[in-house]
Amino acid sequence: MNKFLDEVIIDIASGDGGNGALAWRREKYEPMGGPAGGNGGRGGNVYLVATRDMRTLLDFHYKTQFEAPHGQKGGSKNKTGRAGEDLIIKVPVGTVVSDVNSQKVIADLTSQEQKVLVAQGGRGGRGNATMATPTHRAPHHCEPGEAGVKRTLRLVLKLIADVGLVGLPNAGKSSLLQRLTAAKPKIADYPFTTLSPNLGVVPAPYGGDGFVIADIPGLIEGAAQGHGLGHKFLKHIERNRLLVHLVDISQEDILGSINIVNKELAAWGDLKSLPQIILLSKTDLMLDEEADEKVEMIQKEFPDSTVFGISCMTGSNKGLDKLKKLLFTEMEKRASEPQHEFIAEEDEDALPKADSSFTITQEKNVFYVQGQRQERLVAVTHLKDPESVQYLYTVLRKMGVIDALIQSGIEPGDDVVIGGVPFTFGEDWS
Ligand SMILES: Nc1nc2c(ncn2[C@@H]2O[C@H](COP(=O)(O)OP(=O)(O)OP(=O)(O)O)[C@@H](O)[C@H]2O)c(=O)[nH]1
Ligand SMILES: [Mg+2]
Repeated sequence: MNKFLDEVIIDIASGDGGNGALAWRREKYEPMGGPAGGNGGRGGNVYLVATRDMRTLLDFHYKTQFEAPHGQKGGSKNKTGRAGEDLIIKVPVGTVVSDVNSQKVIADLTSQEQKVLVAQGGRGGRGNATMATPTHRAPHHCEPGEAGVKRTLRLVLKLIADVGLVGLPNAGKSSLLQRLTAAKPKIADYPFTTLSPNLGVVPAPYGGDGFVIADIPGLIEGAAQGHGLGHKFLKHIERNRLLVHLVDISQEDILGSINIVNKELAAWGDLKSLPQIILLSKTDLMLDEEADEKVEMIQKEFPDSTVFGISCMTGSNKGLDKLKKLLFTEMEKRASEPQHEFIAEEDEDALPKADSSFTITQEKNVFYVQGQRQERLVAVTHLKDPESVQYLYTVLRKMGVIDALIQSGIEPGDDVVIGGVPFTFGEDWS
């Protein structure tokens, strides 16, 4: 299996709010005191938090369903139910989060500990103690908790390296990464040795922060349209500040090779505008004078880029120190450039919805009402308490359920089933 996973779909759910309680004070000499049903606790929220401790989305290959716990229901003696604990899902720095249904980007998490709320827990329902009013001191009803949010997210990892290595397969990209950093990429004398991006840190010469360099699989003609492997990884170099473009000096058509890669970078979008250092690699394969001539020839073609020769063969150091110095200078110049950080200001899909929509289906003279809110209301109704049931009918009427039943042709005496509970439709409904 591919060890590098950079795109996954996950299902998340925040917790439902706990139901309010219907309860009465019980004191020795006051068998039925005032209302004492506590409020339900809120459901747990779901957050995504970016961390540098993760390098891939591999964890999500094994686990794709995430649920925050529900709030607990209110208790008697006016006790509030416990809130559901928040669920924090860690993702690697560089993760772009979008909603699969709306296709909207919710966040682009580019710094350590950056946190985004992706699903808010439902509010707890009020207990009858809280629902009491001066005119209605002893309500026989309470509220159901609010349902949490269920949504499907797409996570796409775009690595954030400072420098990206690009070039045709076999150009020597991984060899260069190995010489510059402690990374141990696979290197071999055949194209497509590298199958997924390797990252390495180039340490700063006198302490301080180094910078991150990414070695991606080789690009070939048509890469941006999906040929070869490189296209899957072009998105990772979008975020580089600088590209190092390697081209094998020992081949016939150096200029042609550079142009193939540049064409793919341009086809991908913004990549053409990234500054490039062009390195003619494997200079040890020819005499120095010959190599210098080729460097000069390519420099003329690309006056805006720095061009020089490099050798990564063990024992040779040609061009390596020059490259490091140049990269550090460039990194310093670009250090103040803003990062692409983004969290959507409004993400309504993360909030619980006050949704009281419902459907009615009929089987002979049984009418089934299906609706999340209606079913939750039934769940908090004390069916043996006529006042509580009466309140349910009142709320169902307000929601338009009774009108809809009448329109569906319901007659007194017919059955209505809501959330698995049967009722008999009658005069008391209206
Ligand atoms: N002589 C010589 N050979 C080199 C040099 N750099 C790399 N090579 C050889 O070139 C071949 C390809 O090197 P890699 O570093 O794997 O090339 P790559 O660009 O990462 O290749 P892909 O991952 O396939 O895109 C290997 O056999 C390396 O040993 C160099 O400076 N001199
Ligand atoms: Mg490689």
